[in-house]
Amino acid sequence: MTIKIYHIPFARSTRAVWMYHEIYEANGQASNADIPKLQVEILDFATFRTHKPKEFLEKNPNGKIPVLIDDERNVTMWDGSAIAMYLLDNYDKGKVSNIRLITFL
Ligand SMILES: N[C@@H](CCC(=O)N[C@@H](CS)C(=O)NCC(=O)O)C(=O)O
Repeated sequence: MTIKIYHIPFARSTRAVWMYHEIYEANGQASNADIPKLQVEILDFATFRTHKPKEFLEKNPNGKIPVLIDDERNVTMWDGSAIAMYLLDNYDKGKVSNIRLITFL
């Protein structure tokens, strides 16, 4: 099982990828087994505005990144802040969510 995030480096999708890593690192080895592995699907910055992959548009018809697909929970969602909150709600064990970090969202 994986969490897949469609991403373009330095774009807003960075928030979602960053939050995954915050949770993965902060919760330690014991709980790392509880969070599915991350698969980052990098899209091409140069062509993304004009040529969006069909497979991507099927996941998010409004054509924006980030998009998260969580196989384990059968969830597909978009919007960077919503994805960050989803990851906190479902995979953090209180290590990240109690830090002022979320005020950046
Ligand atoms: N409210 C959304 C905005 C997402 C957004 O605007 N993404 C931009 C990249 S930063 C995008 O996908 N632009 C491509 C396009 O509009 O064709 C979020 O924060 O996730």
